[in-house]
Amino acid sequence: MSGEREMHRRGFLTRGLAAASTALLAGCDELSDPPWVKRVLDSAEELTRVSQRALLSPTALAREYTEADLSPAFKANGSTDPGDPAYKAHAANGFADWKLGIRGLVEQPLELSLAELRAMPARTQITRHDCVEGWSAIGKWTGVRMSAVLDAAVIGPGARYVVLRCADVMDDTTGERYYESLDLVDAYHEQTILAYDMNDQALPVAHGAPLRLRAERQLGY
Ligand SMILES: Nc1nc2c(c(=O)[nH]1)N[C@H]1C(S)=C(S)[C@@H](COP(=O)(O)O)O[C@H]1N2
Ligand SMILES: [Mo]
Repeated sequence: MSGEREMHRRGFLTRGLAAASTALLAGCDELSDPPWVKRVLDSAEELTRVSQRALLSPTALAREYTEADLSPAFKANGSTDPGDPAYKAHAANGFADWKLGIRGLVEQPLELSLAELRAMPARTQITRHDCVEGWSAIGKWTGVRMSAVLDAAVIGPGARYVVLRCADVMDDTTGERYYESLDLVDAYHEQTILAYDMNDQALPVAHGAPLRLRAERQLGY
C-alpha cells in the first residue's frame, strides 16, 4: 500500500488526540490479561491505535445492522481487478487450489484452503464500511474469526502484529504489494473476520476474493 494512503487513513485520527492517548495509556495496567494486550499497549508506536481506542473502547462491538439495511450497491474500491498472473490463474480456477498461508512468529505454520476455512466455525455480520475517502456502505460478511486462525497457528510469545499480504501491486515502480497490519487487540476482536462470502455470495474479485479481512473497528479495513 502507498504511504499516502496510510497517512490518509491513519493520520487524521491521530491529530489532536495526544492528550487523550496519554490518559488512556496511564490506565493500561488494568488491561493486563491476556499478556499480549499489555505488550501491545506498552509500545509508544501504538499511540495511533491507542488514540482510536480512547474514543472507541477496545472490545466494544461495531454496530451491526439488519438485512433491510443492506446497501443496494457496494462500491468496489482500490484494486478491483488485480493483474498478477498467479492471482488471475487462481481466479480462473475458482480459487480451488488457493491457500491462505499463516507464517512468521507462529509455532504451527499453516496452509488453509478455502474449503478448510469454510469448514471452521463461521461468523456472519452486517456492518457499515466507512472509507476515509468519504463513502460508506453496509454489507453482509461471512467468514472465520481471525482469532480461530491465529489460535490454530499458535502465535509465538514475540508476536505483536498480524501483517496481511495481498495479491495486488500498489506501487508499479517497486512492485510492492498491498498489505495491511493489525495489532493483536484488533486481530482478536470478536468482529475481526476473514470473510469468504459477501451478501451470501462467494466474495467477488472486485471485493477481494478469495478472502477479505473485515476489521470493523478500523476505518476502511
Ligand atoms: N488488497 C486490497 N485490499 C483493499 C484495498 C485494495 O486496493 N487492495 N482497498 C481498501 C480500501 S481503501 C477500501 S475502501 C476497501 C474497499 O473494499 P471494496 O472494494 O469491497 O469496496 O478495501 C480495502 N482493502
Ligand atoms: Mo477506503
